[in-house]
Amino acid sequence: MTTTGYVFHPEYLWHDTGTSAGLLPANPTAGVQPAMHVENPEAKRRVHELIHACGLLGELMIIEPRRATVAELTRVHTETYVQHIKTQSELRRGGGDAGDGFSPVGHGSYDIARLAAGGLIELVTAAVHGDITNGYALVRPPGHHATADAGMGFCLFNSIAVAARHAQAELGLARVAVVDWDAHHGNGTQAIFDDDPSVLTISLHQAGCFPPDSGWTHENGTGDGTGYALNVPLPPGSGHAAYLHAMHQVVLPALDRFAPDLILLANGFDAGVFDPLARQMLTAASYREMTRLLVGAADRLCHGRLIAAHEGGYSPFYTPYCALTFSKNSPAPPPTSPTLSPLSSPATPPNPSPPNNKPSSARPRNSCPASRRPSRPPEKRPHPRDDREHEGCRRHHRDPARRGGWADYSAFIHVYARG
Ligand code: 3YP
Ligand code: ZN
Repeated sequence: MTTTGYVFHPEYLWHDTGTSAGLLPANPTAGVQPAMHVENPEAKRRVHELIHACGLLGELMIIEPRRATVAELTRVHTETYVQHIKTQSELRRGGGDAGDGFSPVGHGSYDIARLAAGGLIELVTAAVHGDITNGYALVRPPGHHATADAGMGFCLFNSIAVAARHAQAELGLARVAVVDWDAHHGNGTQAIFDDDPSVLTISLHQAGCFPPDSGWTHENGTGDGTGYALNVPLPPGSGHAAYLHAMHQVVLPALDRFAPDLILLANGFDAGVFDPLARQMLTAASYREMTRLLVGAADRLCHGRLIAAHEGGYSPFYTPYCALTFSKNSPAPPPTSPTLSPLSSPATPPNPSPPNNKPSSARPRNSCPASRRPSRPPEKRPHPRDDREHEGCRRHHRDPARRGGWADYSAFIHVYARG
């Protein structure tokens, strides 16, 4: 019998990241209109609401978070850094930052970040005590970029690192594995455990996305920790099949060899197909299958102890469907419905386009001087949709095993809501 623990607290939604303009600071004077910061409460609020609306809340064991103490935080972070976040958090008008200009510290965020780290501690403790098998912490702020002495990439305290150290120091666990499939490199976690062979870190991410020059395959740990950091940088657009391949070829064999006592998961949903901050094209079905594989590894290796911390995931519409996978009754994938998918083109288009041989005079006039290039002879090639050349590509993209059924979330909610 599997029991899944769940940590959530309204205060997580009160972490106030203010306004910005995408990755730019808002600057009305310069014509840069303020918008909600991308790391705002909405996506995570909707995850919680979907869990509730689907009736999953009753299946989960609610674990109450508490605030991590300074002593627990300083197993990972320097005293100076913890104090810095406290000071920034005391600024009354907001505007605080953890270090890189990308990591807002709202008023009171010190306590909220401690509640996030403490939530992870409580989940890990419940798993080791046998109250739960695995668990999911729906926390803000995120943590995986935060190093010992610097916040970055929206992260204040590295909650997963704090929980890993707590498991070793207080709960008697020897080896902890951290799997990080957030679309961005888990550089903070890697740096914190870089020279430590008792913590294996594995990060799957979009190559060179964030931090910009970080997470390459040659980063494998240092000193005694050499070989205990693994990186799988994947090109933009990698998608379902590439991630599943990496899981089977790298993550699962490494976990089997390392034989952890606990697996922690930096569960970022920003590798999802609709995410604004990465291009990894994963679907709810991808997350479900990857989660299933990790649950299997944890069952095999460490009494099922798999504890996930929510990291990125910025599509308020899609993130909740990706996050639903962490349920004890994760059902088989729903049947894929290609007709639901805006991306899947029918095998034969109903109205094949005419060959692209219109004379250039038929195109709309463009008065921009930059567009007045010497006219090229019209292309003779048939339009790709007219020939059979791309049938293989179309079949490839319709293949549910590759596509992951990304548009199926209407079927998905049906499966959850009605059993
Ligand atoms: C931080 C600033 C630019 C990209 C952004 C990434 C944050 C994130 O989701 N990290 O996992
Ligand atoms: Zn991310």
